[in-house]
Amino acid sequence: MSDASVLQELRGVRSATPSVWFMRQAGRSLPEYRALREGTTMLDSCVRPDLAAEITVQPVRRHRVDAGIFFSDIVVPARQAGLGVEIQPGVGPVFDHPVRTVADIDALPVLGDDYEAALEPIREAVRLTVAELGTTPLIGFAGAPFTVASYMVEGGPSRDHLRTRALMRSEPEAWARLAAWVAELSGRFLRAQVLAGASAVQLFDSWVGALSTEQYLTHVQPHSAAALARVADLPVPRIHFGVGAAHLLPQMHAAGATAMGVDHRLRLDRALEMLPTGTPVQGNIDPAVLFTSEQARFAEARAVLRAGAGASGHVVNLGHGVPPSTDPQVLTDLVSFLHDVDDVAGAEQDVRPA
Ligand code: 1CP
Repeated sequence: MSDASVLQELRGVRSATPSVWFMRQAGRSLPEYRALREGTTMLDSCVRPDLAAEITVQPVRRHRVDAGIFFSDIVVPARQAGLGVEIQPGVGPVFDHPVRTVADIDALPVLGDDYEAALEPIREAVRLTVAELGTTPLIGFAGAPFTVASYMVEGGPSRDHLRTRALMRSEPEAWARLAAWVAELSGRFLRAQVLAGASAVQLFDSWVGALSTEQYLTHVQPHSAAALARVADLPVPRIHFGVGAAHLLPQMHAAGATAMGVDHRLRLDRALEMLPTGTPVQGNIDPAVLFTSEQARFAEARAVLRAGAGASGHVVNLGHGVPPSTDPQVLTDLVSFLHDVDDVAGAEQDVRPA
C-alpha cells in the first residue's frame, strides 16, 4: 500500500507536511493545456489516452501538488455508453436529447459489455498516467447520480435544477430508475479507474446543495451509495464532495464515503463537529483568494490548516474548482507555501522564511 502523504491523510494518518491538490487543477488555467487541446474537442481529448494522461500530469509537474486528478469529465461515462453529449466551450455539458419523460428513461442504453469495452480508453489513460506520475498518487473520479442526472434532465447547465427536482417529485419511480442507471454508469467508471491504477476516488455531487435533507435522503442518497458501493471492496479512500451542501454533510458521508470534501462556505472545524469522529476531511480554501494579495492567500491557507488541525487527516484543496482565469503561478506559490509549513497546528507563525 502506498505511503504517499495524500493517501495517509485520507486514511486518517497525519503527515508532518500538509498535502495539497486542487479540484480542476488541470485545464484552462494552464497555457500548456490550452496548447495541447488545440484542435481537439474536450470530450475527444478525454478518450485519447495519450492526451488525457499528459493533461493529468501537467499540473503535477508545474505546481508539485501531491496528487493528480484524472483528466476527464462527469459526462464522459454517458458518452461512452452511447448518449449524445458534448462540452460546449464557455457553457459546459450539453445533451442532444434531454431525458425528461418515462419513455426517455426507459430508452436509456443497457450498461452491458459494450459499455465495459468503451471504457478501455479510460483504463489505458489511467495506466499511462500512473506510470508517468511515479510515486504521486492518481485520484479517479465520477459524477454522483444527482449532478449527472441533472445535466441529462435539464439538457445542460442549470441554476436551480427545477426540471430535475420536479421529476423527482412527480415521477419518483421513473426518477429512481434514472438515478440507479447513473449510479451504475458512474460506479463502473470509478471501478475501471481504480482497477487500472487510481489510488483514491472522489465522487462529485456538485449541485446536490439544491436539495433539502428530506429530498436527499429519499431520492438521492441510496443512489450515491450504490455508486460508491461499486468500489467499496477495493482498498482505496472514497472522497465525497458537494457544493453548498453543509446541511447534507453527515448524510453524504453516510452514503459510503470514507473522507469528506468540504466547500469554502463551511469551516472545517464546524464540518468536523457534524461528521463521525475520525472522518478525514479535504478542503477548503476559498477560490476567491486566488484573486487577492499573496498575504491574504497565505492567511486563508493558514486559517484552513488551523481549522483542519483537529481532523484525523486533512488534505488541503480549494473549496471548489480552480477558476479558468487563475494565474497558474499563484497556485504554484500556494503549494510551496503549504509544503513549507512545518507545524500544521501552529500554522500561524511557523512558516520557514522564503
Ligand atoms: O474547454 C474546456 O477546457 C472545458 C472545461 C472543462 C474541463 C477542463 C470541463 C467542462 N470539464 C473539465 C474537466 C473536469 N471536469 C475534471 C478534470 C480536471 C481537473 O479537475 O483537474 C473534473 C474533475 C471535472 C468534473 C466536473 N465536470 C464537475 C464536478 C466538479 C465541479 O467543478 O463541480 C462538473 C459539475 C462538471 C461539468 C462541467 N464540465 C465542464 C464544465 C465547464 C462544467 C460545469 C458546467 C456548469 O456550470 O454546470
